Amino acid sequence: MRIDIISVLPELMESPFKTSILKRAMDKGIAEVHFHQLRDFGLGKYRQIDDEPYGGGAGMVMMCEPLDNLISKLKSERNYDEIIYLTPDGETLNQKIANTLSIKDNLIFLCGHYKGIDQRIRELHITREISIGDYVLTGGELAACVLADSVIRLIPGVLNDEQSALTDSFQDDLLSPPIYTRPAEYKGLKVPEILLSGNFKKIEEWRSEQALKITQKKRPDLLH
Ligand code: 6GU
Repeated sequence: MRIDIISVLPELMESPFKTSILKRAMDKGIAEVHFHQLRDFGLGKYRQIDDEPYGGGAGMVMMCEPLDNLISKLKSERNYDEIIYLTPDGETLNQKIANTLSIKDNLIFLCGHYKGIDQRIRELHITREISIGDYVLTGGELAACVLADSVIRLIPGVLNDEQSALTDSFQDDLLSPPIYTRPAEYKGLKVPEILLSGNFKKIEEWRSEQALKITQKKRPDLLH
């Protein structure tokens, strides 16, 4: 998978892809992330990329021309499956969206800034708009990292133990059951007997029960 990320602050997104599991995905060639500085496509001596909104109002708007030039250049180089605009008014990211995107080959993530992008860029290029939740960030960069992480970790070969993506919270619209490691007793708190029993059928039953119970308690909205 290749992800091209368009931003005025690409440096904000470097470390997540240089660390741990995402780094390993990059090193193995399973995923590649390319950053594009929108400012390089800015207009004039000052490399302008934003301007005041027509009709007035607070905040600046990301202009058509730099975005159109950069996106058109990328599109001339390969076919993109989706061109995603990270914006608080997009559809809220969930595991289903991450699953869908994890089987794509080429994605563009456009990070919004200021008041957002000129509507015509949405009409010309954007195929999908995604938010990471109902709160406002200073820009789309951290959201782009969250989206990329949620997607890249699902690509086969990225996680060591393929099972671990399949047993994630949310993968079946259920939260994960409690987990324990050694010691069997800590500060008087005991690991549930069943987990020490070696009876894997019973253990799986217990985990399913617990997952259901915890979901009922913490996130009843997930159970349709
Ligand atoms: Cl994608 N962008 C911004 N600026 N804020 C957000 C968001 C995106 N998702 C949630 N809040």
